[in-house]
Amino acid sequence: MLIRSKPRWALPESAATPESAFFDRRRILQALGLGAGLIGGGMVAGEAAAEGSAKRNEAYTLGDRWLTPERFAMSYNNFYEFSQSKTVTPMSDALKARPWTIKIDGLVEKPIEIDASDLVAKMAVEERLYRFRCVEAWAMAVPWTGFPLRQLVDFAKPVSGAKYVVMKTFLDKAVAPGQRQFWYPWPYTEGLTMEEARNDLAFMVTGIYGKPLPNQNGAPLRLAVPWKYGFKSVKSINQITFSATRPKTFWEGLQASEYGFWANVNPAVAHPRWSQAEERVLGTNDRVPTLLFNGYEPEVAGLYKDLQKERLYA
Ligand SMILES: Nc1nc2c(c(=O)[nH]1)N[C@H]1C(S)=C(S)[C@@H](COP(=O)(O)O)O[C@H]1N2
Ligand SMILES: [Mo]
Repeated sequence: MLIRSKPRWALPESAATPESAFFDRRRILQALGLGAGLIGGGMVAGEAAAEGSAKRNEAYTLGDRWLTPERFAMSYNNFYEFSQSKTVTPMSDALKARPWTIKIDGLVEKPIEIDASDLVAKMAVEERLYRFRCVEAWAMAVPWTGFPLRQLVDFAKPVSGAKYVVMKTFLDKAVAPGQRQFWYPWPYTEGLTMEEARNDLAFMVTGIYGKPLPNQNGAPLRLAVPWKYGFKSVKSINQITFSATRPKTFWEGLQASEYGFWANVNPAVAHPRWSQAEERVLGTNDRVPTLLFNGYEPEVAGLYKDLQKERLYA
């Protein structure tokens, strides 16, 4: 159980904003001693507006923490294409994220190029509340809009032999000044095993807080794999390749001793330069214990039972 500085029902100062509409309804009702049945599917104030066009999937709730107020999630970012600091705007405004062509290729029945909005139109979009844990030991919790990665995998029709899904960010030095730093292995590349990609939690993100994804959060399409360190959640994807071989990922290419392919969250396995036991709650000075698989152990631990020889937690 988390150590709390305030009781669960005491809204933090930062909740006095429109974003407070996004606090996890189920937990609030529980804290108030109300069962979900009592409200008979009715909405709490602001929720209808909060939903936008995507309905919240109530199977994905936070349970143990408040949502991060929107302004923190949208102004404290990692996006090395634009800056090495956490302030990515206004540099990221230079990205023209719509229209946006995505290439799906490699071991698929038929490689295609498709506009991101046409791709998203084929998917069942919903909203989920997810925890997010950066390897640097800060954490947030946000409502993502998007669709399960599994739907995209099915759409792509991988052929036998495809073992990994590799996702890359755009490459354009003219809009992304960070990409002129030649010692980084651009383009930003990430990947999952097919089994991970088909897990219910692996999510392709198109929006945040009921709004289209802003550039700094990875417009128009980014990954969210909440049981892994944040660097796995690649932003502004323009190529998805099905591969027989494990990709060399961006951070692995830069510093393999510190960042690996698996990168599953584990409080017991320290980064070579810092502890992973706790995390700072974004927008506060609160520190809370980090959870194994970022709290998603029941959903994902089974993916790794036959991989115990791998370096699963870095
Ligand atoms: N293309 C790209 N994707 C990226 C990164 C990046 O620098 N470039 N940073 C990663 C890291 S380290 C983190 S913590 C998250 C941050 O996502 P956020 O800014 O939406 O919180 O994006 C990940 N995806
Ligand atoms: Mo990160």
